[in-house]
Amino acid sequence: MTWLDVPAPWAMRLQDAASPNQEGIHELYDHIMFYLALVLGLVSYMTIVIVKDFTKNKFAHKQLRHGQTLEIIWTMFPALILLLMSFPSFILLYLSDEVLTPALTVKIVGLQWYWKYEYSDFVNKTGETLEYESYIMPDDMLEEGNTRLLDTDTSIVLPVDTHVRFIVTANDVMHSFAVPSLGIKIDATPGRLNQVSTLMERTGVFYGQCSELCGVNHALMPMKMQCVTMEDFLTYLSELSE
Ligand SMILES: [Cu+2]
Repeated sequence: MTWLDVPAPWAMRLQDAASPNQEGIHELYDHIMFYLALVLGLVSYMTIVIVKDFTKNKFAHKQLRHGQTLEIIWTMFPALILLLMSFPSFILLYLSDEVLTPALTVKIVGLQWYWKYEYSDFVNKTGETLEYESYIMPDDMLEEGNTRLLDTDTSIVLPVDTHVRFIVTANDVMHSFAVPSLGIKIDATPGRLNQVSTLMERTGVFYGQCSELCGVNHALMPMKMQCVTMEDFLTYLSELSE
């Protein structure tokens, strides 16, 4: 099967999940959609029936303008539906905030209009932190298989099945670091370190776009994330530290 890891033409639902958090978001989406369909079905059925037989309205009832029982029902029922939607939502919200002992930390800095990635756990041969910048691939440099407005010259390379923590900040104005396949979206704010963690469950290439309006080239600072095996990741790191 092919995973939907990039925005595709006519794709109307969420991208395929690559992390437990995004799986949770899918579940919540389906859960809320169920109640949405229920309410929409009931309301549109009643509206159509009333409009169609307006001369002999079968919903007309002497208690409709004042009825204790009826009013209790139509107050409690929506309240119950809201409760049933809010509980799983809050559980997911607080779970996704949790940062469990990470095996790896990557610092992500948003700048006008590119991203900088720092592997602060590692140093190169001269003792400096491994860091590099990532710019969008211009249209005239795109190669076969590249995605316009999403591919970058360098990408964040990360190991599969590893708890990774991102420390996100910005250098000039607010940006937002977002990767839909991982269910991540976190503000990059100057003077502030935000953290979020993820666990990638499969190898692949995941894309994201800056999600906080940050200036004229806001649309031209995508992020490309490559999830590879641990061996490949270590090879990548050693090449980077040359
Ligand atoms: Cu930005």
